[in-house]
Amino acid sequence: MKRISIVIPALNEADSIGRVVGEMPWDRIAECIVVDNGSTDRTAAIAAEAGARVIESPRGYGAACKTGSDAALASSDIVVFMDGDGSDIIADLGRLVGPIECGERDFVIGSRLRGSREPGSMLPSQLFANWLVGKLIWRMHRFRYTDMGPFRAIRRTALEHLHMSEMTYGWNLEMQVKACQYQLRIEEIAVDYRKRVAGDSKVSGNLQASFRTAVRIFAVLFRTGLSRRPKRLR
Ligand SMILES: Nc1nc2c(ncn2[C@@H]2O[C@H](COP(=O)(O)OP(=O)(O)OP(=O)(O)O)[C@@H](O)[C@H]2O)c(=O)[nH]1
Ligand SMILES: [Mg+2]
Repeated sequence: MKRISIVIPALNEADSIGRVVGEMPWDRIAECIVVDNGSTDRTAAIAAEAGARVIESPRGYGAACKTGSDAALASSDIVVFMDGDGSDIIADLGRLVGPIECGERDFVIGSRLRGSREPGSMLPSQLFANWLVGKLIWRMHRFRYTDMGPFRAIRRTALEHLHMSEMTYGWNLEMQVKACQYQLRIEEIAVDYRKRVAGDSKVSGNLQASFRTAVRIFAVLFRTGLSRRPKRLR
């Protein structure tokens, strides 16, 4: 049964997207959706040649993730998000979706902090931000996350209940906080992580981008923290 849709936001990843899509375990998944928004290189064409369904979205990382998950096949009941730069390791897919497939979890997030990382794949500022956010979420919602990593799987019905609204790099964190608020059954597993295989960083690799991302993260924490009252899914 192929009930998994993989969603990959990709902006100017022409040097890596072909390899990422090419490594998909096609016998295991229903589709791979690459969401492009205004790449100025051949990202879209290369992704399509490699077998992905390519769609376009409004600007922003969260907007791309939302557009991609909204477009997932109606028959898919698990949505998996991963990056298009080759950093996430698709061999971890089975462990990521396993707890959802067997009905024990609604949301499984890959933690790069628990797994092994290629040296230099995460900056000290990212490690610190993940540690700090983990502490704050524990204080507010009593769930221990160690990472805001991009490689994650969520039951489709659960994702729809979260009514995701963050269109920027705060998307990942919004999902994690809302998963606590809506009392999803959450699990964090170790995943390995490597440096982007090619191309330029858009989120954390330079000071300006890191600052913008940090601002969005704290905006999400503030906004979601104001509504701490549990909203049960079931
Ligand atoms: N569609 C879309 N994709 C985006 C956007 N910004 C980033 N991405 C993609 O989101 C993923 C994460 O961005 P990265 O630049 O790898 O961020 P990062 O992992 O923090 O930075 P690195 O450590 O340099 O890899 C990549 O696949 C990007 O191509 C955007 O505005 N739109
Ligand atoms: Mg990356």
